[in-house]
Amino acid sequence: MSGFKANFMWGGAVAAHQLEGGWQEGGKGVSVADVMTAGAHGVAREITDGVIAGKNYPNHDAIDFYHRYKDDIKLFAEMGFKCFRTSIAWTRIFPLGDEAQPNEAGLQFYDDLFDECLKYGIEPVITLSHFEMPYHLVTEYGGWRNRKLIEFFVRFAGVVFTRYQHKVKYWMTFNEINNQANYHEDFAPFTNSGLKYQPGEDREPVMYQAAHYELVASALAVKVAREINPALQIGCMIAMCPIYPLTCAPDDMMMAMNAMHRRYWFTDVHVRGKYPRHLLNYFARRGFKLDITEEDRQALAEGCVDYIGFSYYMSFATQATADNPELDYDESKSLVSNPYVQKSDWGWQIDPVGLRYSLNWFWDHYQLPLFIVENGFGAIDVRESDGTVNDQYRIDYLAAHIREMKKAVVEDGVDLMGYTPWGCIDLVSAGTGEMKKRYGFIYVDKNNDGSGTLARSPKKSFSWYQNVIQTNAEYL
Ligand code: BGP
Repeated sequence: MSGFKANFMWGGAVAAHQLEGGWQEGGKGVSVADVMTAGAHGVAREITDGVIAGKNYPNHDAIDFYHRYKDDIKLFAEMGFKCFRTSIAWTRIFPLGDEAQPNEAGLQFYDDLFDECLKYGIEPVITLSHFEMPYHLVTEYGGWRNRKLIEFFVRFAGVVFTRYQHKVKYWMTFNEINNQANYHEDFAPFTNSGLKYQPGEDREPVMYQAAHYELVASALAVKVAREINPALQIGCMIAMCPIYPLTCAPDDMMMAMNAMHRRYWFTDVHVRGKYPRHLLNYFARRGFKLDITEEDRQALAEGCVDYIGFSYYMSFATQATADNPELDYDESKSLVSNPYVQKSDWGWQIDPVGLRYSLNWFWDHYQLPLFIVENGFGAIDVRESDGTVNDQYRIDYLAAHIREMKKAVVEDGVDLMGYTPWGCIDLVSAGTGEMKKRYGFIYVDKNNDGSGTLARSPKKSFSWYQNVIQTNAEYL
């Protein structure tokens, strides 16, 4: 093969809570993203107890895609998108999360949105849960620490699979489900699973329990999808940051292997339908008693995913240390800086070769089709006096990654379905809540303090990406 397949899915990716706004429109309920204030690089977003007047919640209005989606999709079509990855805000469909009946206004919004995409031949690729679960499920049930959430999620999944089965073929269940491997900080457990920890609580087993319920919910959703329409394709979504050993010392290598085990076992469960032995042994060593039933095991075995969606922004590095004789990985302590790569302004290590490595790693392990559903460069863009944005750094980043992706396909034989760079239009950063951490091909006139006209304008990268799609990345 000389390059990417003819029907390669070029597109862009976003998530509902980061661009829609309209947080109280059409009967929408409050999501976990609605109670997170704006932070900055090195300043964590505050998770407040409900919405507190006077605080800055950037997701409430975001970039107002809720009202402007027609114009935005027109721009995506102009770039030549074959697909568009977004999520369905669970709170538009089930505002509280535990209702028996869905909210028709929310369902209608996504009908209209998907129709608008299809009008241009753009295929929607949909994530069911992307950091925006109903906040009510946190306050009333404790988030995913509660088994009841399986039922609520599967109901939500069933409703949207049924409604959109003829408009949406490709789905993913939980966005970056493995972020919560970093359970020592507050962001990932809250955004992944609606977990708020009690002071002094042993966080780790709570995270494993929540992740287990999500994996069961995901597997049951896969089963439901197949019953509704066997043509639907359901994937998982993993945040891939391959973890390198800092040196070739054998203990560093083992440390890196353990780190990979601890961050990527989620994929084993999604793809193989069972827990890897190393993790069960770890639970036993740590004395974790988790609620995993025979019925759960059966559900996992019967609900394996059809493909692996993953995000790739950076690689990590780790090292063995004398105070960690078991070489256990703790993401808040075990990462070290890689001296061989550059970093973004937000400290993310830039490593295009790591994408080729990741594609091969997934392919070697699982032999399932792969879909790169996020990749991109968050940067501070400067608008020139004539309104243009010369984001050559973004073009360089994306081109370097696409070149490596091509090697993985052409030279290594990896089965890659598509590529949807993150934040194809500027939106609210998930990690920091900032607007100034921009990823888009389309500039949005909005600032961190909420000021701006919300006007959209193409950056230099817009026509560059248009050309990449047009030529199927033939001339990079
Ligand atoms: C991933 C998330 C996205 C997204 C992206 C960039 O973790 O799936 O929602 O935002 O990373 O991260 P950030 O917005 O923090 O720059």
